Amino acid sequence: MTSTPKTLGEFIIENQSSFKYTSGELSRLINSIRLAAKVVNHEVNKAGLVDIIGNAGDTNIQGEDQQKLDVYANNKFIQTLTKRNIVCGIASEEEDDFISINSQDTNNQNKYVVLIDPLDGSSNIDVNVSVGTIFSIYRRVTPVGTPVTIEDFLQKGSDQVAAGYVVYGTSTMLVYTTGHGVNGFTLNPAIGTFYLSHPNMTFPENGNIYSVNEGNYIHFPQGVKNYIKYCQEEEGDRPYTSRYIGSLVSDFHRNMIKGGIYFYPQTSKDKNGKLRLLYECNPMAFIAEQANGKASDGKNRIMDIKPTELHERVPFFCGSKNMVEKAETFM
Ligand code: P6P
Repeated sequence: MTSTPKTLGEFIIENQSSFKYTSGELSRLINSIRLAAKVVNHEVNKAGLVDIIGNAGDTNIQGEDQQKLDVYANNKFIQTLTKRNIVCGIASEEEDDFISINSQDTNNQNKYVVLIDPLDGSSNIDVNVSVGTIFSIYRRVTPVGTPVTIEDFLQKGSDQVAAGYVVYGTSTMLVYTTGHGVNGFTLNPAIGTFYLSHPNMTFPENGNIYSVNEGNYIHFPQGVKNYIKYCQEEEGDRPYTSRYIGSLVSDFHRNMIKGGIYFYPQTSKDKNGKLRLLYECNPMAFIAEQANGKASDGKNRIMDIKPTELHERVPFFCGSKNMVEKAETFM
């Protein structure tokens, strides 16, 4: 008789001791993200039925139209993290500046900050294509009980204590790491429970999928153009298959399971590319490396980059180790 798969809650309790800081706060933090993911999932799955699609009439700091679900997801994650009284600060793609959570209260002993892309790929929502949430967790570097500062957020990716994503796809999954490998949990929406469905996820060292927006081809540096042509040549295990959803979380998730590379390079229009270092590239890089994959800006390890601004962008190459290393030889 097959045993009931482990729930996310059971997994967190079992692995509590392996967390670097066994105060239990990180467990409570992951649990609060689990709750917010279920609530956002409910709204994402019915977006077509209620007037929650379409622009919220506002734009975020990136100058992108804020889709109503973007705003909803952003508010829900901030609300849940605040109510659980676990973090001292939050930064979000949808917020111009970071948000201090009672950190000026000298009694506030909370030591974590969270950076989120609350709904990545939201331009896909009104065409019913999968989207995702990305989160990155650090311990604050300023003294507990003092107001949180920008320094608490501008930490290298290598200092993350946890990172993960939720992919709202054909099923909803929460995939995360605390530095001890990567595990994937699938939501049973009937009972609102995440079950361990993908233990110890790893990138195949090689793959035959490349994910890039080839519409930008003429704007790419010559090295990127040469790599794309390499992917398309008839030789050995090539040509590769081109798969690009327009949702980083979904492209990343598929490539981690099947083997592949995702890249969003710099272009003549955007010298640092489009993806944000703090709440897109760093968390995905942490997951990639924990899954024996690789993540770079084409030359440097993503998690070694010292951030200087909250919303800074970097070129991003991420996925199967051998594919990323091959791509780097063209840069
Ligand atoms: P483009 C979504 O806005 C996102 O940040 C990633 O999820 C996605 O891979 C990329 O941008 C899509 O950008 O320029 O190809 O539409």
